[in-house]
Amino acid sequence: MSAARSSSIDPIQLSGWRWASFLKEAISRLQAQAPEPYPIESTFLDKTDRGGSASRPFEATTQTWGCSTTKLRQVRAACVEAGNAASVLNLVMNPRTSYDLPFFGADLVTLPNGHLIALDLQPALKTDAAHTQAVWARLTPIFERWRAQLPGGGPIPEEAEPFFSPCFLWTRLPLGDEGDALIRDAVFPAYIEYLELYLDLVREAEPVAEERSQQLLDGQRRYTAYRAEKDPARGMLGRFHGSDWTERLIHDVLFDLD
Ligand code: DBV
Repeated sequence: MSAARSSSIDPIQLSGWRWASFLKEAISRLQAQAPEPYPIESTFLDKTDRGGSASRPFEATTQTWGCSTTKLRQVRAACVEAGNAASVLNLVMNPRTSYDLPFFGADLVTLPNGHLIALDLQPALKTDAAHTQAVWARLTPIFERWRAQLPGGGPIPEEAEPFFSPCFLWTRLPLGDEGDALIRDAVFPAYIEYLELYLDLVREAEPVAEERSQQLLDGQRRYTAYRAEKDPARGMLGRFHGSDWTERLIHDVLFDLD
């Protein structure tokens, strides 16, 4: 294992990457929580491959960034830039199970047919009011405000239901000026509000008893196993970088709880 990039403010150097300001805002807000580098094997820090056909060639770069804090076991970003083929920020914050906290999840995806945006504070124990109530009470007004300004994203697989909150902000936007304006005026401020609420919850969290921690760990394991198994980026990353590398990225970096 080589050391991760240190948690400097602008760790990702991806030219043309649409989501740079989103990651930068998250990293700058994390500074207050004294981030430590999160170890990531060097092959997963920065990978560029070229492929495709003569008529549809691509050059794709995937970079990862990670840190941990006293309350967050792992914060990691997967950043993909492949020109017209894809531009992606997938950001997940995984709390330590000694704190009763949800996950922060953002999936910001630009593909040739449009943008796909998912934002949520996702529960480890969805049916447990002690885990969800205080979070949802504070997130609901934020969700309601921004949902009203964004088109709905359409149906989500039923099997994913246990892992979403009722405040799952999910939209699909067109490429071009209309989508760009909605990303600037609604998606970005919504992302900042989800992020700030999450970091407030983290700051406020107090350690829980060992028994509770075990329940949270069981819930986190179910969530992480689901996300790894169903990762919607698997096909794309496999085409860009090969399936062996992609499987290791998914299991050993992006969803590495075990
Ligand atoms: N999604 C990931 C990781 C990605 C990533 C680690 C490294 O979990 C990107 C990148 N998501 C990604 C891509 C697509 C999606 C789609 C590339 C498009 C896949 C394609 O059309 O080829 C939210 N993301 C999706 C979809 C959902 C989510 C519901 C649509 C799936 C589909 O149409 O089949 N991802 C899902 C989710 C969270 C999340 C609930 C948490 C906030 O990160």
